[in-house]
Amino acid sequence: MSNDTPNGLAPWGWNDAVATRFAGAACPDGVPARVIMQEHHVYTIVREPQIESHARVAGAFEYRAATPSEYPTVGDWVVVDADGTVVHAVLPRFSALSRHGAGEETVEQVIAANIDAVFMVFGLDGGRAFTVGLLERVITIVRRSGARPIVVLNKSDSAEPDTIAQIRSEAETVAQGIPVHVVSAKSGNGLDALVAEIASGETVCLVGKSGVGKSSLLNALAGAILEREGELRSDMQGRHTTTRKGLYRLPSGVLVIDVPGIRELQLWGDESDVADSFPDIATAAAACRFNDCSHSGEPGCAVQQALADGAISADRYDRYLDLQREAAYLRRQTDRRAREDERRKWIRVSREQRSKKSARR
Ligand SMILES: Nc1nc2c(ncn2[C@@H]2O[C@H](COP(=O)(O)OP(=O)(O)O)[C@@H](O)[C@H]2O)c(=O)[nH]1
Ligand SMILES: [Mg+2]
Ligand SMILES: [Zn+2]
Repeated sequence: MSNDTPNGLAPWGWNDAVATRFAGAACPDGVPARVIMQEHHVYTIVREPQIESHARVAGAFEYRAATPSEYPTVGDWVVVDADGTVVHAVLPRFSALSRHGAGEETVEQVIAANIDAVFMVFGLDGGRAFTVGLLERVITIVRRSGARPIVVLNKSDSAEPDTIAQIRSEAETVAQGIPVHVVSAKSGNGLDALVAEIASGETVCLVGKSGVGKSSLLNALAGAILEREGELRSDMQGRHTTTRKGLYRLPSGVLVIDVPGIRELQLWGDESDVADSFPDIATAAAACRFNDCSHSGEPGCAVQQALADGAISADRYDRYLDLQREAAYLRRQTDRRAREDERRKWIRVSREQRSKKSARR
């Protein structure tokens, strides 16, 4: 497959950069495909020209994989066999939206791969549908991913103008220049401006708590109900809930990944991702007299000055410190985990070497 001719996967985001990565994968018998749905270990993939099939990873893939993050996820470009039933390799990702996997162990869980932008969706309908703390956390996770963050405040039809204005202003203070859109999936308000953020052929991922209206937004943006059979299941109150992650193609050529409601968004990122998400604090810190200022009482501390001025609120600074602590803890855990993975890999390699040697004898 030549690099410069678009193939039948162009509507699924195939471009020259993907072609180069595919060529670099050096799997002579493999064909490229994109993962558009995932349910446990079964991946729905689309391959040339536009054929969908179900695939599982090859045995050799499982044997080689050291961490769950190496497995395919929705949005991934993969190399499959000609039948489209076996995944041999995952192409290097352009971006990856990850969170800390559920459970005690420190593992990266990749929510979606190869995304250009993330719609961070919140509800304007009161309660804890929107909190600045959650927005700060999600911004850090998205900064880490390499995709463009975009804040979406949904359900504008169900909130009073005063409430909308107040939440929008809180969101903009935290967003620090990241676009903030007030929309309604129900009335269509604000959707044109939101769509204008994403170019045709780009992939956008919707993240947010269950019930904020991600699936409704997806359907509204598509101008149709995009329900795949078996994808929706009724919960106990009889509501439909998304149970699978899927990548959908809108008539406009934009690709959208919808993920089931995320109950908990545990941080995945390091201290610099947190700092990047708090440019007001990072800028102040850069102006402290001492390079190694701990901002806890040194003379000439610009952070303490900004707190005293009210330029940075004490609450925001506290949440920043909490996220920094969480990131530092995570880094210690992942460093330890990486050392263990490395050790396991070497044990396996030397075991292979030994068995090759004995086979030669
Ligand atoms: N009033 C109003 N309700 C909405 C809007 N968007 C979604 N909803 C409702 O919110 C509930 C959850 O929506 P859904 O799209 O399933 O949320 P998801 O869990 O984030 O995918 C449903 O009852 C929707 O009808 C909106 O813009 N306005
Ligand atoms: Mg949903
Ligand atoms: Zn300082």
